[in-house]
Amino acid sequence: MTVPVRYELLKRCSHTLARRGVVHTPHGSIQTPVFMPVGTQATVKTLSPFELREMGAGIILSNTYHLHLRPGEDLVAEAGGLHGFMHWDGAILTDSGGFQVFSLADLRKITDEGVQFRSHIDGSPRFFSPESVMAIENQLGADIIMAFDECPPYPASRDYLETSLRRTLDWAKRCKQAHGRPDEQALFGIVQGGAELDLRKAAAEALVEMDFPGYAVGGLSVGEPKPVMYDVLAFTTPLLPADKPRYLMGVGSPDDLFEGVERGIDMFDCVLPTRIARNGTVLTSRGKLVLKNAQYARDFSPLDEDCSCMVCRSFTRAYLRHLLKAGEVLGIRLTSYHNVWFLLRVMEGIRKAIENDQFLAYKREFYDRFGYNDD
Ligand code: PRF
Ligand code: ZN
Repeated sequence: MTVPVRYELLKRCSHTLARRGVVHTPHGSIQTPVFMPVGTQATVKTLSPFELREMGAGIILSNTYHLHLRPGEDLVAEAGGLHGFMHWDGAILTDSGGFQVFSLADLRKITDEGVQFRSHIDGSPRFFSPESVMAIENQLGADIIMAFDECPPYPASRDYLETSLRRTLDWAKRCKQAHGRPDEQALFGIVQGGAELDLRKAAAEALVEMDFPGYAVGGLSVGEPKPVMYDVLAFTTPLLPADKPRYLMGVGSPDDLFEGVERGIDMFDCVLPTRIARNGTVLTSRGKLVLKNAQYARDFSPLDEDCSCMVCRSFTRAYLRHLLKAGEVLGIRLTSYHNVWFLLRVMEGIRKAIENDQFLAYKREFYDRFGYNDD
């Protein structure tokens, strides 16, 4: 059997768990650590695939839950899968719905068999099981597909976390069995267990035993304090095989990228850059900037002096502020473009720094300029 996704380790940081590698996929080799822009509805909101390519994005994320509800996996398959449908020839990862069904759907009922819920679009009754989710992800055709899991809320009782984890591990096994295209799509297992370290350990060991081509850490950034997330990560990543990629799900603020990489994470995704862009917040090397503030009305400088993106080379804060205030769609397109570019360049900087064994120095420099307090 050919392996669709393979991790190549290039270099380790000598002071932290940070590592520089490559994830080889059927749609290109991804330099890691990597930030994956989120394209929930088969589009990274406001950005075209041509723009994503020109920004240097190699892999994007999409969502089983949303695409199943609309337009449906049959239609996507008929269009040649997600790659053909959205005209993106880079790599794609689909999340399983194991998070969205718990955060978006109505009237959920979870059993060992699966999750009964109502569509948040039209209220129609639906059922997701490990088997049905694998069938959907197989039809969508992403390079990396995620196991169907339960992402428990924070905080959750010990009792609930145990029940939930038992189910998630059972579902992981069923996903592996139901996966119909194992030599074209890599199925990643997801470590859950909340903030209970012994449960995280049991989860990691059980999944490693099942032998997935990659592993995700889920159930974090769900409301717990950041130090809790960092401790769980520092504990969990060393339990995962060094020759497989490690993905931290739904995490991507600049500080979390550095802290995740420092603890051995290779892949991240987050709606943050595109979401905050749509309410007029931009990331800059000197911190966040809320464009609608009056202080930028006559500010004819670029969003970020240190950014060389198309937006920063061409437009002023005053103009972008005007577009946003006037509700012009170009405004949110341009802020989205800059924010995604910004996080891709942060990751590029991190990769370079690891290559030169300067990760911690680069982190300190970034934190100083951005205004984070490093400890
Ligand atoms: N599971 C899945 N997707 C996710 C998460 C998870 O735990 C998270 C948690 N941060 C984001 N996206 N399947
Ligand atoms: Zn820019």
